[in-house]
Amino acid sequence: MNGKRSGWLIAAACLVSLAAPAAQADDLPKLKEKPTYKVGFAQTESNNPWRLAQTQSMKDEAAKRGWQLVYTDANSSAAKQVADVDSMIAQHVDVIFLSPREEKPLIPAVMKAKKAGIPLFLIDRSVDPTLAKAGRDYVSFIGSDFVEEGRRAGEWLVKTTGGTAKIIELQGTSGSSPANDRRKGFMEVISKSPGMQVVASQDGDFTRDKGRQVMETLLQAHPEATAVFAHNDEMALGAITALEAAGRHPGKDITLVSIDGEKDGLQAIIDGKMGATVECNPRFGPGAYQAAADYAAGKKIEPIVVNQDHFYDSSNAAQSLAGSY
Ligand code: GYE
Repeated sequence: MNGKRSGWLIAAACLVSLAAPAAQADDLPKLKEKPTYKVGFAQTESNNPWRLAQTQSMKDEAAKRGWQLVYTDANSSAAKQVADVDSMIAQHVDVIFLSPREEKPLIPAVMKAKKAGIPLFLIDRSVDPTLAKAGRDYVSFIGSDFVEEGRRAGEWLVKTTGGTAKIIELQGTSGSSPANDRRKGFMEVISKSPGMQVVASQDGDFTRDKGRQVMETLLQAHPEATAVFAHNDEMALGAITALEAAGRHPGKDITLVSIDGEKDGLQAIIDGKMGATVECNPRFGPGAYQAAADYAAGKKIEPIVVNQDHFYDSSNAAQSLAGSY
């Protein structure tokens, strides 16, 4: 393993808690301490490098620990993801790790696991906190602070544009926690600069091709756009394709900022087409399984465990490329 990769893994495992002391409800399902576990991981989709890296990390860590992994892929369907969790319950897994596609439709999955007495951890995305609560209905949420990611993207854009920009926003999957929260953080920051204006905003479902299509349409309606905020690198890369097809020069006559830090995103920064990307680390395996082991051992698990993320721009993209996914 090279130094950079091991650095990433250390970063992935470096989890810091922001929340108040855990108040685990008495009826939260317990996990018995065992030499090995049968765990379920309900993935939402596998159509981008971020998802593939997340799945790989969950598989690698299960293999490393000798735990049995029941893996499902919901193929971008919240209904299938609920059924996938049902099937894990039927297979009597010891613990469930769920990356909920959207905030509301996955509430039944969380509640059914609780009713079946199976502890559940949300990893990467969250569910509506008014309908299901960490420490009460499920053990914990482990993931990035998406509001903060949006803020960091917004701060970079304000600084880079000198506080004046006409922005096209490419949103992630509508109803998902990263789309809701990244937008919230971004708007919070840019609303303080009167010259920063979002001229159009649309759902690109976190995919490269949707990002390209949406950008194509929005650009026709808003040729005056000077900046793009994409909720992930895949959509930013799709936007670059659309911009170039329209005769624009990404990185020169239009400034792009996004989130994730995947290999192609870093390459776009190196190529001068994308300005910056806020890291959102997909390598959940070590932290997630350790949290389950700690829970079984009776240690206190914080209801919200926040991953620490880096930031990439032209100053560090090249040196980070080898360790990326
Ligand atoms: O940014 C995106 C992925 O939920 C944080 O989902 C994750 C997001 C990530 O499809 O690329």
